Amino acid sequence: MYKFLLLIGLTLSVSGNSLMAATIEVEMLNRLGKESMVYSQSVVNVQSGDTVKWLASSKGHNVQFLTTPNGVDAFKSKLSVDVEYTFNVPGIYLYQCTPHKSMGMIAVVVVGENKDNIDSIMTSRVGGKSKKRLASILTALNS
Ligand SMILES: [Cu+2]
Repeated sequence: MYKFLLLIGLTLSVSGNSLMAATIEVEMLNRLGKESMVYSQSVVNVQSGDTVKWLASSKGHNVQFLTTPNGVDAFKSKLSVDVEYTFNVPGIYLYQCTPHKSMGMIAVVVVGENKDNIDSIMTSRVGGKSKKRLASILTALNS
């Protein structure tokens, strides 16, 4: 009887999760207001199981994970195509656009409001204009 109830509970939680899983869209852009080479959102908060879909609204951009929670495999998309990724491991994911990594084209996804790996995000090596963007991302994460 106990096993049976456990099975029902598992089934409910799995289906409940997939019913509520969301897809959040982020645009890859040449220009947004006064900024060039940017993702439309620098900080996106999602829950485990949610998907982020990056839209190739402008050509020549991609998504490459730079710093992730432990145990997450490397991820790098092709240039100029829509790409999506489902986030299952809680924590902060810092990613960059490979061609524009020194032009400030970096952003983060925070999964499950978990910021346990913030130290590794703070010490991530980024160059050029991305240093300033990382500082403003960290300010947003800490507020
Ligand atoms: Cu880019």
